[in-house]
Amino acid sequence: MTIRTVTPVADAPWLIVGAGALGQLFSASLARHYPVILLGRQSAPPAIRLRTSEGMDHQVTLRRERLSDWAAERSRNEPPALVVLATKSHDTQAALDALMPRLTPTTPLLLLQNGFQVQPRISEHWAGPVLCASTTEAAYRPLLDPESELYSTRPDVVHAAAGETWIGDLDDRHPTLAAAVAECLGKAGMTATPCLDIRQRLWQKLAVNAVINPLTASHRIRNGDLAGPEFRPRIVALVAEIGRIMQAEGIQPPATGWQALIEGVIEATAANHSSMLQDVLAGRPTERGAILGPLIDAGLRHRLDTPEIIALYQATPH
Ligand code: KPL
Repeated sequence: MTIRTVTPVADAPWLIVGAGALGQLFSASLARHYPVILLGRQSAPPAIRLRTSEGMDHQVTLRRERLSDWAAERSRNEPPALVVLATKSHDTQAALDALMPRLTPTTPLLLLQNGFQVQPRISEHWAGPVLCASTTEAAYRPLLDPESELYSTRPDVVHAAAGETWIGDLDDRHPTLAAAVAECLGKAGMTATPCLDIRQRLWQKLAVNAVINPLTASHRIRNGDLAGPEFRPRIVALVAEIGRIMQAEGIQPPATGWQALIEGVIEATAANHSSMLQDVLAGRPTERGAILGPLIDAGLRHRLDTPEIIALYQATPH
């Protein structure tokens, strides 16, 4: 696979699909260095007001279009160097299907989704390289009452905490492309590392998300509230089931163990509204299927009982 089209000198645009918090963060960061087109459901002004993780406000101008307009070629429509799918996992396949007639079949894709549902499916069916990313970048779109006097000056997206992004493909067939894309993200100010074990990283993140996101979303609490003693027995029981599934799937536990990893993230992100709670508060569908579904499926595959995970799935808003 040639990497020519994703090097910084390429003038073919990067297509970023999905104007949620992560899509806007990636677009605003990359657009300062590369030609970027951000596709969303709705039309939007050609600028993103980004509040950086240092609290500075920047306005970044870029090309924004409606996905349906771009797909219908109602505008100038050059083949992209790379398509970054930044939609929620349940919207990803439909977005790709809509774009498909306008993409060459070997266009490289970069998937930014949580969980482990779309990644294997798209990797299996797409003819071109499919890179997957696991990111700890934290961003949100502020929810403000339109009557509020802060409304007109609100940022579109707040980069709540700078994190790290790992990039690779599930079969480790495209390390050079992963390295080239990681380098581009690095030039755009993000910490990005190519890796040969992206499946491990995606499942490790899924383990963290499977505990924090559903519990915070169903109780409508911040991540740090999960450190309270009332949640401990539930978290311990969930971690035990998750640990058995990870072992059966061949996913390495972190050096300190799953419990310590999850407690560490709860502490480090104590003030955050998890992405699933943000979805619930904004009245959007949640990613419970993409995050808890693969655990339930793996439990069935390996004949492991997962009563805690199933109960959590049932209690999680969708
Ligand atoms: O990734 C996250 C999310 O909210 O989706 C965590 C790690 C739980 C941080 O909020």
